[in-house]
Amino acid sequence: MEDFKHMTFPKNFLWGGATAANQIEGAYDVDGRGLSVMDITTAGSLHQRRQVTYRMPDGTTGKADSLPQGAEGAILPDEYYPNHVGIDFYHHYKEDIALFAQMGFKTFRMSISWSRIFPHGDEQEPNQAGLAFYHDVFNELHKYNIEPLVTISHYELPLYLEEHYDGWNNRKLIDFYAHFAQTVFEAYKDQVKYWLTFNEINTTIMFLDMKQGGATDADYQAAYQQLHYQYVASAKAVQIGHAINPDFQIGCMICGIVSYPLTPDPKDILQNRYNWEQNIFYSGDVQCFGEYPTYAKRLWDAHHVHLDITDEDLAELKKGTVDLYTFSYYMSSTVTTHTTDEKVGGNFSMGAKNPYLHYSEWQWADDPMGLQYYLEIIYDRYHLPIMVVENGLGAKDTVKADGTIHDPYRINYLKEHIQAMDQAIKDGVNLIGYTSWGCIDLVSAGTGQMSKRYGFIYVDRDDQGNGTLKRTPKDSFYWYQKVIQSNGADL
Ligand code: BGP
Repeated sequence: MEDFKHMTFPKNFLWGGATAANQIEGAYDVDGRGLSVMDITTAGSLHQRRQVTYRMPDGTTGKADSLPQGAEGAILPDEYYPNHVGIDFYHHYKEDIALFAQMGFKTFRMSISWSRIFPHGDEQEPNQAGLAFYHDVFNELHKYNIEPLVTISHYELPLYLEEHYDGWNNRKLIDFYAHFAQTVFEAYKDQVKYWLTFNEINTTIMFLDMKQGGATDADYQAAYQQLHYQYVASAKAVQIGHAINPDFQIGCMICGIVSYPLTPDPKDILQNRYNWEQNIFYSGDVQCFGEYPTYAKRLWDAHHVHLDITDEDLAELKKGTVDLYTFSYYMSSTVTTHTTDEKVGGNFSMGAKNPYLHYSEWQWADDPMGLQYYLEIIYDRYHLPIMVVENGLGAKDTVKADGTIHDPYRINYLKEHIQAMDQAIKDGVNLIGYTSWGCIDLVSAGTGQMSKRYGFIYVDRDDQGNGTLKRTPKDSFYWYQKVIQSNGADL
């Protein structure tokens, strides 16, 4: 009964921050790294991937992303590819990790760039220079007793696999991914304990509901098939990882957008439940329970989906269930079957406006209580340890004449969300860690902007690619230091 008496966060709670390779590293063409799909993903186009053709600055073309209006088919200037430089973590990691240590981080979430290890993705032999880079980063983290938390695939794969194999539409990707996972598990088995197989795996299906003009049955067919191959790949990785080091803790990672019914109309209540099933539970159920849920058939039938699923696949899913459940949390949304003028815009189309909530400049609903709600629903369903591996406020910061950055809005957002976690722990949820998103400013995934900032550490770089890349702690840096030092008591 000990768990129910927590007044504060558990001892050994993993406080830290989160990033992704393609949003921080830069150095996209050095030390043998191959191109990744994110290197040709233009600003603001992430969630509309594979919509139109693109052309690289060097003239090569392919199918991928939506481009800025009028630029389709053109050779784009470098500034359209914000990830080419990122914040140049590749050359600044020592300085950055020292700053994380100064804040008192217990953990640091990062991802491995697949094309740094396998430039094309289908090779047998890894690129040694790529492996060496992450060895160095993990060593640096351990110098300060910071536990790495590693996402194996964070929204990217080698461009070669996209162009020559049609990406995750191809079953062969399962084995390429499994080989990649095995390679990094073996290389870092003594340095890394916590692993996540795919970042926000459920967005493959969730983003379809937000697609402008609506998604077709063919879109759903493709998305469910890609997801199936990714679930099998994830399950294989879990088994491979446990065989290499039984102490590995390997998790799923879900985009946790809480949804509520807009009205008490039973149709809205049911629609909301369907939304949870399709967008949240489906991916968690397969990865945590090791089998497809009963409602899967309804989801597939709704879009006339027929999947390539073998008996061997189902056996893999059963054997490869995850050890922990992790998720991102930024906002909630509402669901209604009624027509309403009060729509949420922003860079996602997030259903109807919730009159009880405030929205950020990007129209993301600020809803700390939604985090408590989500944690309790999920823990009740899976009874697995949980980590919040992304949470934060994207905002435009102002640098004062004296060089300081005051960000009370960010402190306030994080504080309210930490209070929500505190409440969930008191209610019995086994929450083991919290890594706030973009602990150092980085390229925003959804917009491609640098100016949508999440960091405790300011990075001098603008949307046009100007700036010195100098790092400066914001007010929130000192606040978070205090939070960690007091183990969440002093907010
Ligand atoms: C999540 C992604 C991250 C991150 C974050 C913030 O969906 O896992 O990569 O970028 O959202 O989103 P954005 O960058 O669009 O503000």
